[in-house]
Parts: sequence; structure tokens; C-alpha cells
Amino acid sequence: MPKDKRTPLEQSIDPAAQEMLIRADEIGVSTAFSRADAMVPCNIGAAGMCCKLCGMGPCRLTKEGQTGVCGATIDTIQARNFVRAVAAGSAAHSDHGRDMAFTLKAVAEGKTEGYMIRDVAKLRTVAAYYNIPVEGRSPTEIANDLADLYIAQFGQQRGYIAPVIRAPEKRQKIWQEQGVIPRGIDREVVESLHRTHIGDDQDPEHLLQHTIRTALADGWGGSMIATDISDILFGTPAPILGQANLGVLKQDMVNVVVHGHEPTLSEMIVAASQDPEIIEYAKQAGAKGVNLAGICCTANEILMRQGIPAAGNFLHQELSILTGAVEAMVVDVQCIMQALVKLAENFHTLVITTSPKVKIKGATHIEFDEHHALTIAKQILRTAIDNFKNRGPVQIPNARENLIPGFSHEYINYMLGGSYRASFRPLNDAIMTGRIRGVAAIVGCNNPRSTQDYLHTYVVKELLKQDVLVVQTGCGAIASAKLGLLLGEAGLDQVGPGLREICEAVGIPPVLHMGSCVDNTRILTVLTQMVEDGGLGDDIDQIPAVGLAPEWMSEKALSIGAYCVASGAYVIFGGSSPVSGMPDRMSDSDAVLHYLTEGWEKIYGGKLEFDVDPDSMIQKTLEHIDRKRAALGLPAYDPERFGRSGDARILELEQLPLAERRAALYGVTEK
Ligand code: SF4
Ligand code: MSK
Repeated sequence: MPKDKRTPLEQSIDPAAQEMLIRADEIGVSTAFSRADAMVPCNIGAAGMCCKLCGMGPCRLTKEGQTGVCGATIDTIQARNFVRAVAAGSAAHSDHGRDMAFTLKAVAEGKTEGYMIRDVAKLRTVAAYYNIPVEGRSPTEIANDLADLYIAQFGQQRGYIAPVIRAPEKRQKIWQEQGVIPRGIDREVVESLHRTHIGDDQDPEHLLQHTIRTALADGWGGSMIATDISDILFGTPAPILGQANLGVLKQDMVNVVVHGHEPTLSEMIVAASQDPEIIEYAKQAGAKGVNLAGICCTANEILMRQGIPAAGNFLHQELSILTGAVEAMVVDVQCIMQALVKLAENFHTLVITTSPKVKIKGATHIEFDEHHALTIAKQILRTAIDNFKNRGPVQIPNARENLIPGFSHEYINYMLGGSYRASFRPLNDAIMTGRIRGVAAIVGCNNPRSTQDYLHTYVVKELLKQDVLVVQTGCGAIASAKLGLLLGEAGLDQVGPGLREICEAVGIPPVLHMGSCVDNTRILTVLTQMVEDGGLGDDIDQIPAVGLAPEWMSEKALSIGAYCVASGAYVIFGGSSPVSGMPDRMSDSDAVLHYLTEGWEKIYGGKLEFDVDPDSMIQKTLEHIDRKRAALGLPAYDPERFGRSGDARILELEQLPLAERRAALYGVTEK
């Protein structure tokens, strides 16, 4: 056992995870938690100061003034590593977007099996952004044009990618002046790789400018395309009741866990699992039916559209196999641990890879193809059902929470203003009066180097007390779901009075689950509409809002952070900083670190910081929100200004004798 092995209580705050971590120890198998304890991170690499871009290296720089064999400085190496990470993140999100665009094209051409255009209103709205004619045309005609336009964004060589026109005008102007509007999605990713090859771009600031362009190709490009098309094909999310945590697995059913990111396959598996033929097949195998559950962002995709339960977030992928109750874990792309296959050897679980891009040695590969989607989904389910008989001892933690996800931008708009005057006006007004102090987007991964879910939920809970409305996506949203924060009733007793009053009046939980990683673009859309509705400045950087990724781990998170900064947001990442220096490097030339904060803030009004201390993250968030409020001339936040929230006050008054209640409510004094 490694010297510093943490106890399960130190590894996760989630009781279900703790139970499975104890089981892992009993069985004698490793998990990401124990491997993180055993693997001491290289502090040179962690700080971005190791370069292995050519065969003269790897060059590990540890001292001020030291250079690599080619003469590259620490700042150049850090900037190059950072651009490469953002490029990988942008590529991952955008390649997902590309696949969605090809699926839309195939649907429009009638060449798929099982898909249809579910949200024609969204199709028409999105098409109209780009002047694609909609009147008098069929959904497939419009979808065909939109698919062509979106497919073209990836390989476009000149000009600007189309979705940037959806940003506030002032923001577009800044990007134009800086020359950072992506010309084509793939072009920016490729150029990042070119510029960081040995002997190319070596000016850290110049490299970091291209980081912005590469990240914008994700946020206002590939990710936005992915979200748009997912909504068009599978429906724009609206609130729906769901459940989260390992307790959603069922003892008497065939459990199939879908994990990864793309909704194309998981949506078909949902459809196939409800097919009477499949249910009958499961019954013949001795089960009551097929129980689907999700992990990571696939979980978010089918949770917010279909109410399919989430077995958990990133670090729950191994833990779900440890229950012994999972017949098949079906994976597509991104955030899939190679360790799953070895772990599954201790159980009967089949790990099934499905993407032509992702194979894992030892896994079963059943390749997905949208032209035969339903047939393949059924084949996968039959394979899982056939495996039910091989199940050994099962231990499913009795832990699950209800939640209400599905707060798409469109639904928030409707909820705040109704069908005929859909608007963000009430939200802006609540911020302007100070009932809501500001908004925090708390997003991103789990990281086994911190206590699972602790940073996410601590930051969420503390900001709610301060009347900060929280929106969430990705694994952060599932962390809050597991803690019961995504339900109005459960969350409201933990929030400040002004926010509580708004949540009660509008009928929303104080934490809004907005979707998966690519759906961070929904947050960009919300911020843009807040600008357009007026009263909070004329650009995103003026809104009292902050983005946080307390437990980040993936390169995609870095890309999201960078495009949010480029869009004007202050972004704080927890955990390690890929651009920090050595602890004793207090010097003159922390150029990269400074550029991501002061440099980017001067240009874009947003900045990126890394901070390991959750209390400091909270303090910085509140200070930033208050600074932005002051700059807008809004009243300083005062929790006493509006007294207790309506419902809390009524409950309090109900305890009083009638005469006192009348006096308090109506100012009527009994004579
Ligand atoms: Fe070393 Fe320069 Fe090669 Fe990097 S590019 S490995 S710093 S020689
Ligand atoms: S799945 S990128 S661990 S949020 Fe989108 Fe979760 Fe991060 Fe993967």
C-alpha cells in the first residue's frame, strides 16, 4: 500500500463511492483513487515545464534562465504545452460536433435508421441565424442546408466560422480587432500543432493569442454545433425528473451503463431498451427488463432529455463496475479509462467500445454506424442480456437522489417570461436590484487527486448562501445532483434570501443543470441574451458572473476555460495549474501565468486563474461579482435589503397569534 494512501472517506464525500472503494480494497483491485495515491505527479511536468516536442529532448527545465537543447525558455515551453492542451480539447469537442453534423445530414437525406428531427422549432431558429430560408420549406430541406453549412465550418479555410455572429456585437468587434475569430475549426487546431512543432512560434504571447482562436473554434464553433444538432435531433431539454448515483442500478434487471459523450448511440440504446422484443428477451434471460444508466456526459445527455438516471460522474465509471451488477458498459468517446477493461475482468461486466475512433485492448468492439443505429443498439443490448447469467455477487449502494435537470437556454427563457414574452428580463432585474448577487457557472470534471465532489459541492453551497445563482454542466452537475442540490425543495433551505425568493417566484431550483460539456455553449447563449435584454452592460465581461472548474482534469476543460475567457468571463480552475512555475520560482518571468490573467484581462475583460483553495475561490468570485456590480452602478449587494424570502417569512408569521400576524402583514393594529 502506498505510504500516502487515503481512506475512502478522504477519497470521496459520496457515501456510495466510499462503499465501493471499501469493496475495491477488499477484492484487492485498484481504482483511479488508489492509483492517484500511488502515482506521485512529476512536478516539472505538472507545471508545464517539460518539453518532449523533439528528439533532442525531453527537456525538463527546473531553474530560472535554463533553456531546452534548442534554446526554448520555460515560458515558451509552458505556452506551447498550454496551446497543445487547448487544441486537443477543442479537437475533441469539435470532432463530436462534426459527427453530429454528419448525422444531421444523413437524417436530412433519409439515410439513417431510428432518428428523426424532434425539435423543428429549434431547427428553424438556428437556421434563421444563418439566413437559411425556412418559410414554406420542410424540416428535412432546412436540416439539409444547415447540415451542409455546419459541415463546412470544419474545413473552411478563410473568413469567419458562422456561429460567432451569435455573440454580442461588441465581443465580435474585440475578436475582430485581435484577429482571433476562427477561420475554420480544423484550421485553428492544425495551426496550433504546426506552431508548436520544434522551431516554430516561440513568442509566448503570440502562442497564447492563437490559444484564444483555437478555443473559440470550440466554444463558438464545434461545441455550439454539437449542442444545436443534439437539440434538433433529440429535443431541446426541459425540466424532467431524474435520479443520480449508483443506487439507480437494479438487482433484478440487466444493467447497461452508457458512458462517454455523444448522444447519437445512447439515444438509440434508450429507444431499443423500450422495444417489447428486447424486454421479452431480457425476461427470457431471467431479468425483469433492461435498466439503463449513464456516466459522465452521456449521462447528462440522456438524463436531461429522457430522464434516464445517471449512475454517476467521471470517477464513478470504475465504481459502477465494482457493484458487480453491470452487464455491459457501453462507451463511445472521451473520458473513458483504459483501466475499465482490467477491472471488468474481476466481474462479468463486458466493456463494449462502439466508436470507430476508440478501441481498448480486451474490450468487445461493436462498431456504431448511424445508418443502422437501431439495429446496432439492439445488438448491443442483446449482448448485455446474454451476459446476465454470468453475474456474480452484487453490492449496489443504496444511494440515489432525485434531481430536475434540463434547464436549456430556451427553457429558462420560457420559464422567466412565458410563451408570449419569453425573456431573461426577470433574471436581469433580480441581479440589478440585488436579490440575486450574480451568477456562477460551476462546471467540469472530477479529479482523483482531490476528494471527489468535495470542491464542487462546497463551492456551490457557499455561493448559494451568498445569493449567487448557480448553473452547472458536466460532472460538476452530477456532483450536485448526488447531493440533492438540483431540486427546489431540497436546495432552497440552503440559499440566501434574495435568491430563494426568486427561485420560489419563478419555480426553479437554485442550481440549474444545463447539460453536458459541449453544452457550456448554452451558458454562452444565456450570457449573450442577458446582455441583449439590457441593464447589465453591453458585453459579457460586464455581467456579474464567474466560471469555476474546481475539480478539472481534462484538456477539454482547458479549452472551455479559454473560450470563456475570450468571451469575457473570469474563470477560476481548482487543482493544479499547468502553467505554474516551480514553487520557488517567484520571478520576473512568469510570463505565461501573468498573461493568462492580466494580459488576457486587458484584451478580453476575462481572465484565467488557478487556485487550490476553495475559500479563496469563493472570495475571488464574490469580489469579482461585487466589482462588476459597482462598475454597472448597481446597488451594493446587501443580504438584509429584502428581508427573508416570501415563503420563509410566511412560515414564520404562521407561528404568530392572528392579531400579531395581521399587524405584521398589513400594518393593521387591533383596537
Ligand atoms: Fe527540448 Fe527544444 Fe526539443 Fe523541446 S523542442 S524537447 S525544448 S530541444
Ligand atoms: S465528462 S470532460 S470528466 S466534465 Fe464531459 Fe466529466 Fe470532464 Fe469528462
